[in-house]
Amino acid sequence: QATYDVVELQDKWRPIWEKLEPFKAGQREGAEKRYALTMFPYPSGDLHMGHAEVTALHDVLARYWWLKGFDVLNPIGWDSFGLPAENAAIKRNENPAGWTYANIETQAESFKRYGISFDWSRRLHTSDPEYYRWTQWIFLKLYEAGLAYRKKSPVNWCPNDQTVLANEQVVNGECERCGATVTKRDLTQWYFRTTAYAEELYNGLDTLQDTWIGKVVNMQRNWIGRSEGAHVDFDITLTDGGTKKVTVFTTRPDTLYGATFMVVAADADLAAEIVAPDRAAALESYLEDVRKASDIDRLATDRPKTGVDLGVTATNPVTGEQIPVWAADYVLADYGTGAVMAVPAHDQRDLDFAKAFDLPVRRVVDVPGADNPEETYVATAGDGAYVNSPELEGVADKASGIHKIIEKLEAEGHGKGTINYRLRDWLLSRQRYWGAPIPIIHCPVDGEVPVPEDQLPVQLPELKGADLKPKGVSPLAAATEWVNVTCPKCGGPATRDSDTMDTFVDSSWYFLRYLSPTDETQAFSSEAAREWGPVDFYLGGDEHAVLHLLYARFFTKALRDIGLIDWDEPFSAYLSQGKVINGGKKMSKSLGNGVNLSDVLEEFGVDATRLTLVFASPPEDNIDWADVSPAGSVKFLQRAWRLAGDVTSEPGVSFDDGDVALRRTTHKTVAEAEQLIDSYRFNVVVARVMELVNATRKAIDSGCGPADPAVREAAETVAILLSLVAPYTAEEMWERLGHEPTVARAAWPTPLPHLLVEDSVTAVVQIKGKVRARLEVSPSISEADLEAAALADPSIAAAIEGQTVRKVIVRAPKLVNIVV
Ligand code: ANZ
Repeated sequence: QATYDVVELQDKWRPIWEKLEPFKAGQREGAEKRYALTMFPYPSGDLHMGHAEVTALHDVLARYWWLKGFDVLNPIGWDSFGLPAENAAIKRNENPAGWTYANIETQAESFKRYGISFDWSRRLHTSDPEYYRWTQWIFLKLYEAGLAYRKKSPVNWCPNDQTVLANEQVVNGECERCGATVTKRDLTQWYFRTTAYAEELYNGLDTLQDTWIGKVVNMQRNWIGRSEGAHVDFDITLTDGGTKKVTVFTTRPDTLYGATFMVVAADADLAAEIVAPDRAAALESYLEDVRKASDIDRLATDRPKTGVDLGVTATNPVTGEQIPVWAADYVLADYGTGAVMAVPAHDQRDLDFAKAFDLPVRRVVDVPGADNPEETYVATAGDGAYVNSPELEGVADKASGIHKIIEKLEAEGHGKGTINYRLRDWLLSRQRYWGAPIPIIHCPVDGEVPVPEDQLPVQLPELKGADLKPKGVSPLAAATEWVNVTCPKCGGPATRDSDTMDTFVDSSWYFLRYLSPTDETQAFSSEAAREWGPVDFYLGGDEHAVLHLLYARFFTKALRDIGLIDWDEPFSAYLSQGKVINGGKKMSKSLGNGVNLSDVLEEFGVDATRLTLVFASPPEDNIDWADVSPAGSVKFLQRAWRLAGDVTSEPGVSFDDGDVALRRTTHKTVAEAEQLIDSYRFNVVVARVMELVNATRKAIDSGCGPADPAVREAAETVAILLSLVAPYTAEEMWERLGHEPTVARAAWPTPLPHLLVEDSVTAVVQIKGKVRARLEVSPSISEADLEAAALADPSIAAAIEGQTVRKVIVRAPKLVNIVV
């Protein structure tokens, strides 16, 4: 009698699978294609429980698609540039490349042992020159299209990592990576013009609403931040006698009669341009303080208001009044137009400011039940009757008021209705070493000059022994041999851009590179993109909600407009998986509650680990490792495996004459599993397989017996279903059942309709108390359905023809009595 030895199974099957390569994409000519993608890992250390969870979940669907007959693309690669690798390398005093590639090898080996159905022939690493050559190429394409540009502006600065950060990388005022408080610096940096697609990125979310499971769609909506409102023009009278038109963005143009002063962002260029000479010094000293505050603090309502009177006035376009113009930090330089019309009566921040500096407050909306903000210093934001607003008095509500004032502004040339988005352009340059160099050369004569395509990639120099510690300037700037080049245009002396690209640039298009990962002539094949794209299912964490998942959408739209792909959204369906926690808490070093994946694999084996993770909860929920039982999983797998050894019929035997009860259970399990997988209830699939194993065991021991064909059918079905989560055990079962490897190439069983109908009962149909018909109906039939079925029965119909049915008494599911 054989014993179930997990380690033995792993050692036995892995080399066979590696030879058979059952998961190579493109092998099923003519079959419908499916693209399954899981977020590729950063190569920091070995795989952890999180990787084990995501890939186990993801593999359920990928393997299911193979069994269903699709041609599946399920690739894997490494997001191998970036700060985590670089910081770890610095700490260990190693080269980032050496450290990175050693980790990649470790992780690849672990994934292979873990039995995930990846197509290994498509493996890529974003830090390979073969890859980043095309990252640079795409950068240049975006540059050509006007979607990449350089500008000087106040940017987020991480004082710890000594590099700039994108807005998306600042979380509650802190660096997304290291938690340091982010400050502002005026720097010249590279940007992608994500704002050019703000509207499409926002509206496109509607098409993803139903297929992106979880919070991400809403998070992106909030991040892109659509606001309907108006641009209103104010003329500012400058101290030299001239005027300057300044536009503000407001969501409440209907409160324009109550705009009693104007505030511009202290750090916007505009403030310095319009300031009266005698106020310039005050503005300058105020600015020094402003630069130290984070955006979050600046916008906080409960913060004491500070500011500087700029010594000039603006004309309110509807009242004609001269209103003072101030500079303050609660207005942000890079939102809207960087200037606001302050309506203190109806905006609390304006009101606090008015109170602090004794500026006039004028109520223009009388909100029923609310006190007058002129007296209470509590701003009212609601709907109400317009007051102090000659042209709006009598207008019914806010929406009509806004509409009416916009019409007036447009007619008089003082403004227009507009939609504003909170989304900013993506700051992509980094002052760090381990990234793709920006392929631009700066020439004193020709300015910015793109590196010619045939000179790509701009390779990262090795910088042996160089100090990579962050200093605020890219370490590449010191690599003089690399930096100093001749200008491709004029041949004169020029320098390379020494910044590298944010790693999120690398990951914004990796799903396209997987389509033709070894192609040396192009970034990706547009034809393959048409065939395979967009990604049918994407699994990953929602920590990337407004980062990677937004950037990839932007790249997709930009590359579409450049003509390289013909779809609008990269990921048709998306699911954020939950986290693996322990004892109710996030696993962490300080809590000492970390669970080491390699220990778990050592103790319970791959299959039990995978099964435990899939069975623990619905994919989007957290898994508490303290609540699960990998030992129980081992026991179950052993039970399943034993079934295969007990079957005594021959492979290929017809199942038709098998025990009907067991066949019903088998077919129902398959039919249900299909629905459950389609709705991502993978945990319930496992539960159903457990039930099928129990039913089969019972049939063998005390039912139809091991020779019944239904037992073989059930055991084969168990093997096939189990291959989605426990491939080693399933493969072994498949072999013991007399089949050639691999179970991954087996066909998904087709549930037979006649085995899916529920058991039936006989309903008696009487006419005036005499039995006239018998019907086979479902035990759960409703009264109405049973009555309809009775009246439709041919013999009943004939019997009551020409008579009036006076009453029908129904006792579902057994009796119908018709009174004529
Ligand atoms: C006048 C007004 C009256 C406003 C009122 C609100 C209420 P959202 O919805 O977030 O788009 N604003 C405009 N630009 C700003 C900037 N750069 N920094 C800080 N605040 C700014 O907010 C739009 C509103 O925020 C605008 O409408 C403006 O104040 C302010 F009863 O204009 B409002």
